[in-house]
Amino acid sequence: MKITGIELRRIAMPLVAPFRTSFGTETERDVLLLRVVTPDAEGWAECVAMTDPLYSPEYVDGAADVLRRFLIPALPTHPDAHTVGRALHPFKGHRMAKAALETAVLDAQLRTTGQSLAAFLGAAKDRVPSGVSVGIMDSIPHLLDTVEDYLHQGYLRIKLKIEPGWDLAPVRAVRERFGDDLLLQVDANAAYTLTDAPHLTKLDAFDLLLIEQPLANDDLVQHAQLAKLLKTPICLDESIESAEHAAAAITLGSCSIINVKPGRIGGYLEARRIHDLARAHGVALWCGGMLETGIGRAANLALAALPGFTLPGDTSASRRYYATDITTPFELRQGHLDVPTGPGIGIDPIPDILEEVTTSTEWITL
Ligand code: NPG
Repeated sequence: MKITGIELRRIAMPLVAPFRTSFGTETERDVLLLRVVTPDAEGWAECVAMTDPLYSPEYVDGAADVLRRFLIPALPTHPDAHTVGRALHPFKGHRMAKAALETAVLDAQLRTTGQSLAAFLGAAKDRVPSGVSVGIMDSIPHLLDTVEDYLHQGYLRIKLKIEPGWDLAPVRAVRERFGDDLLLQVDANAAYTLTDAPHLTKLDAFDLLLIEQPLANDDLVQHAQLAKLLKTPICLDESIESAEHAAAAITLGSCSIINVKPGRIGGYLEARRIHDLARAHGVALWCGGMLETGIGRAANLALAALPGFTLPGDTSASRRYYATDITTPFELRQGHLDVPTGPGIGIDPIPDILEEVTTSTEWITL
C-alpha cells in the first residue's frame, strides 16, 4: 500500500463536565488526529496523548513532534500495519504516537480490503457491555447524583476515581446507596505507596471488582507485595506498556486483571498480543478509555469485542464526554455499545463538525 501523505490535525473538544483524577482535571480534550491518504482509501486514528505529561510521559505536542520528525519519515515505502511496527521499533517509547500511526495505516489497509477492524482482531461479539468512569467530585451528594444518573442511563459498572482523602468515604456511600449488586471498582492512577497498604485493605470490605493502579507506574514488585495483602484484585493500567510488561506483571503476581488501552501500549497489534498472553494465563481484561472521540472509541469497541475482554470497559457513550462528537455518536442500548461493522474502524468524522473544532492542520507529503 502506497501512502501519498499524512495529515496531522489538532481539534479542541470541550467535555460536558470537568473530569478530575488524582493527577489533574480535564475540561477540554486537545486531540491529535491522523489521516493517512492512499490512492485507494483514507485511514483515521486518534492519538490518546493528553495536553500535559501527567498520566504518562507522553503529551500531545510531543506526540506531534516525534511523528513529524522521526516516525512518519521512518515509514516503509509500501507499509502495512505489521511493517509499520517493525519500522518504528528502533525509536524508544512514544507508544501513543506509534499507536496512532500504526492504527491509521491499519485503518487505510482494512478499508482497502473491506474488512472491519473487529473481524481483523478476532472479535467474538457484536456489542460490548459499558461501564463508566466517575471523576473525583467536590462532595459525596454530588457523586451520588452523578452515579444515579449514569445508572439510569443503563451503565452496567461504575468506576470511581480515588486518591488519598477521597477513597473509603465515597466507596462506602456508593455501596450503601446503590447496594451490593452494583458492579463497582476504583482507580487510583498511581496515587498511593506501599506504606498505604493498611489503609487500602479497608477497601476489602466493599466487595470491589478491582482496584486499578494503586501504586506508581514502575512499581511492579511493590504491586506484587500489595496483592498479597489485599483481597481486592489488583488491575494494572499505567504499569503495562507492552506485552513484555504484561508477562512480567503476570509472572510476579503484580495483578490479576489488566486494563488494555491500545494507545498506552503502542497499538492494536500489541493489544492483541496482550490479549492472547493474558487469556493463556487466566488474567481478565477490559478496555480502558482516554476520553476518546468517536474515532478512537470505534477502534476500542472492536478490541473490547475480543473473547478475553470479560469485564465491562470504560467504553462509554459519546454523550458522556461530548455534547457534539466528531462522528455519529455512540449510543447506549441496554447498557451496551454496538461494535462497528464497516470496513476499518467503521466510522468517519463528519466534515462540517470536524472543521468547526479544528485548531490546526499540517500536511506531510510522503
Ligand atoms: O471513559 O474514556 C474514559 C475515561 C476513563 O478514567 C478513565 N480514564 O486513568 O483510565 C484512566 C483515565 C484517564 C483519563 C487517563 C484521561 C488519562 C487521561
